[in-house]
Amino acid sequence: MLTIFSPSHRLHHATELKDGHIIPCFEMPSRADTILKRVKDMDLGDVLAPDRYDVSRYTRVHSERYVRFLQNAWIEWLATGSTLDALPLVWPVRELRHDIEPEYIDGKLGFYAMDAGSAITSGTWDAVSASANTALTGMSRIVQNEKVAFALCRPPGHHAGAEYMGGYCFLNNAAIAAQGFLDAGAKKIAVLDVDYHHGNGTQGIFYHRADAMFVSIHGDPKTSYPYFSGHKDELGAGDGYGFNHNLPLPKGTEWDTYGDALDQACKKIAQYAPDALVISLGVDTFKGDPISHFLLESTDFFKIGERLAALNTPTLFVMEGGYMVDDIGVNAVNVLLGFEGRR
Ligand code: Q9C
Ligand code: ZN
Repeated sequence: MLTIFSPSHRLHHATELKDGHIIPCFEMPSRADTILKRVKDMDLGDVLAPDRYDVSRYTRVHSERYVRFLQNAWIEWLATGSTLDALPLVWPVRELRHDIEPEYIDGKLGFYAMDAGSAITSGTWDAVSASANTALTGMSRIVQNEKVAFALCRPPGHHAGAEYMGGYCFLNNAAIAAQGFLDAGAKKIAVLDVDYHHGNGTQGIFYHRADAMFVSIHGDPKTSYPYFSGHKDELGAGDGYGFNHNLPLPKGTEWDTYGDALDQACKKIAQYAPDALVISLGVDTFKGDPISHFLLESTDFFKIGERLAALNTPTLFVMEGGYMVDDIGVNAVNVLLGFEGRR
């Protein structure tokens, strides 16, 4: 299968706050480089650079003012005299005002963020736009009759909503690609999210729509990030009612339970019969992941790929999370090898 990859991902290397210390972000450049090396070592197929796309492709799923914020945030941050990572420190929770965009960058950062884990740095825009273009290029190849493609996106995207960043995500690569399929003529598209964390951003973007089904298997939000979405009773709204399905699983989940949930998710998707399928591929479900709590083994990732292949639908894999850097290449590529019937 084709892989799409851009070295521009390295322009985003940020820090995060953990236990009162500023540390290098778990979402680090070596993640994507390790996956690319494994793609090459296993001869998965050709590796292409992404094409360029206009920001109007991103504003099909994000608001214009949010995309403008992402483009300008670093310059506005520098203008305050700050030179280190830009992080929000104040958020418009509950009864506070959500309708007026602050003029000052400190306010904007909180206005457009769900957490303090997604720092903006000098290279963030170039990296996140290349990441979105990576997903769009994979989509476009599938529209041109490729059966499957792997968008080796970094930074990831599934926590980014129509108008916010969070969880190391800025532009929602999977949603941008899914919308791209619809804009290219698909009538129905499904996104299946197998990252450990609920894909709150993707869910929010398509929540009111019947032309995009979102299905997610993830750590129960009662005990896992992002805490405020991903419950079973989130079924969509309005025209979108019945086209959103969450399968939260407890900490400590192993393959048997996971495989059952994957089977249920695939049955929902088969019923829907989408024209194409986007997989938000996180491998932070691995037993060794430093920030997640499922117990999948490296060999289990083959089985995920095999089950997805049985849907017999044009499929775009979009890389999301996975933080056990030593194993991330093996685990991600095992899904893809499983999909191709190689193991
Ligand atoms: N100490 C993705 O997998 N931080 N994002 C959790 C860690 C946020 C994960 C706390 C995790 C976001 C794409
Ligand atoms: Zn994750």
